[in-house]
Amino acid sequence: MSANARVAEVLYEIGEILTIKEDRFRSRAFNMAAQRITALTDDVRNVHGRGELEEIPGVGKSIAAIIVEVLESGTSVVLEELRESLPQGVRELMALEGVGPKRAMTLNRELGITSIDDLEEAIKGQRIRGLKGFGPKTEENLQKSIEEHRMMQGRFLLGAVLPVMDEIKAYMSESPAVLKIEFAGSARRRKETVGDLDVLVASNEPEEVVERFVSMPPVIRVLAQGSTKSTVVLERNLQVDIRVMEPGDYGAALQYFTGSKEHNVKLRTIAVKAGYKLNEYGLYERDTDRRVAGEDEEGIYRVLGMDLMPPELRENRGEIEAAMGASLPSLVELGDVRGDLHLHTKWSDGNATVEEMAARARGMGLEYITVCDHTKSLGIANGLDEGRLRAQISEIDAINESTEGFRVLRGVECDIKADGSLDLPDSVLRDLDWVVASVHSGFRATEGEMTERIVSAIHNEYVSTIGHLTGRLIQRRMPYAVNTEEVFEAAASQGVMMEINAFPDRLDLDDVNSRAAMEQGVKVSIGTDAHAPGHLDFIALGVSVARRGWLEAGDVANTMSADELLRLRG
Ligand code: DGT
Ligand code: CA
Ligand code: CA
Ligand code: ZN
Repeated sequence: MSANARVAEVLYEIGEILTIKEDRFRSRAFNMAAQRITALTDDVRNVHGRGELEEIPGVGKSIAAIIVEVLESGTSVVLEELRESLPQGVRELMALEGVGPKRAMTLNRELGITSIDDLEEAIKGQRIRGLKGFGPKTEENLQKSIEEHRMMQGRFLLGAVLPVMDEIKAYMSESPAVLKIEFAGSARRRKETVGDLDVLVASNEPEEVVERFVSMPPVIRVLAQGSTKSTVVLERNLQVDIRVMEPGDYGAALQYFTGSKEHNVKLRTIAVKAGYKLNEYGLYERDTDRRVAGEDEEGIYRVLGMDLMPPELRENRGEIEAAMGASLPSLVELGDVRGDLHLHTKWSDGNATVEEMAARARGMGLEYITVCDHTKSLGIANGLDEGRLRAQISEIDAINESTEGFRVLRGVECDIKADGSLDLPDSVLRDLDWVVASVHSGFRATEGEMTERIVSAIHNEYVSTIGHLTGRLIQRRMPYAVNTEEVFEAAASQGVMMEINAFPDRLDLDDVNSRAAMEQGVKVSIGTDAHAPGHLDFIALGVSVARRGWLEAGDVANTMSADELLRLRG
């Protein structure tokens, strides 16, 4: 979001709460100021830099102070206090996407709604549509927001739990009682968020294993402890389940507890039809109760006439049929990835130099990185204008001159403006190796407008890929409305790729969209969007999305060498 948009958003919300409080005079002042900021052609930070905030009509001393605060901290104490002053129930409603202070108050005042549960009742009773400014469509949208909100409650980003998983695995593996250890559940399937972690251990001394598990350093509370299973709670309320199995049953347990539930239900139906029964201890002939598989996962699938499928595919999205027809995709692997196709440096809002980012990537075994700093529309991110981009290109050229066996590609993350044009002229885009084009503002546009905006960027001949297509932030911001099918169609015809942005709370494209893009003939590029050297590790998250999206190495641009990528530019 641009600085202007963020400032306007805060001022509007203050105005909205003041309206509720019937402070008409001040609310009008804030609304006016917000409108002025929205209409400003200059970056509000520049205006501030020149000490001219109070020259903006409608901006007096106190509003100017709030603007400065928003520019520095992203929010305002006045706004936070106003929010606090609203009734608790109203604040709960405001946690929903699409419910601001005004709507929340109306719902509260007119229908006595004081919680999300109340709201859901009212939607069911079709009582919302009678309110002024609300309709059947609003009811539908509110219901969607509620579902989204519930789904996100108490879930954890995959990127946040992967390090915890490593820590647990390392600690548990030190015990000689642990013969095999693996994470099952959604974490093994590499779902973008996980509800809890499920650890599976093969051992002949289960009690010793459980004892070690409950005394791991990160454990805050033990919820349950039995002889072969236990549940503990770590920081931020992350729950971890453990089950200890005899080595001979390990495969069956791993299959069962990896899920997904939908995958297992389908698998069990097929087993039953074929005269077997399937549970966490093995696959049995129904008539004789003789166990025919269970030591490893592969055996179970084999008896049922299927190839072993990678955990990432086990969502009942066609993988069972493919496994029966020996037509499973050969999924892209982390080891196939040769470089990163989107990262930032100190030139814009990153915290490291080009050389520092390159050194880290090289240490990870990558062959190239692609520097894609922001462009000037993103004032808040210190975006580059043509002059600074050219200076950066020279710096990169010099680095490449003096480097053997590693390459820094010259790229940019060019902002797509509201009218679909790009933030920098073709004359400079042409001189780059790689252009990511992304939307960073105007998220409230209609689906038609947003689609048209992105499709026009796709028609720019220098655009390589579209960055974070839907703009969603997991657990924080819904995807904006965009017709992905139309976008993919345009991209396929123009030879433009789609990015899987691998930043942990983006993962955008997601698994479903990645697969749709591939099926429509679009190649995918994985970009970490790293803003620091440590972020380069996110490449693994991008690969897991690609795998959940059924992508093979040939579908992913990062499996190409730097030379091959350069040849794409002709
Ligand atoms: P989560 O934790 O919400 O991210 O999702 P999962 O998939 O990790 O689910 P969880 O932790 O409740 O259970 C782990 C696995 O155990 C799940 O993926 C499949 C298996 N499972 C759990 N409940 C059932 C069930 O009722 N039927 C079957 N077939 N499998 C189940
Ligand atoms: Ca789980
Ligand atoms: Ca669980
Ligand atoms: Zn971006």
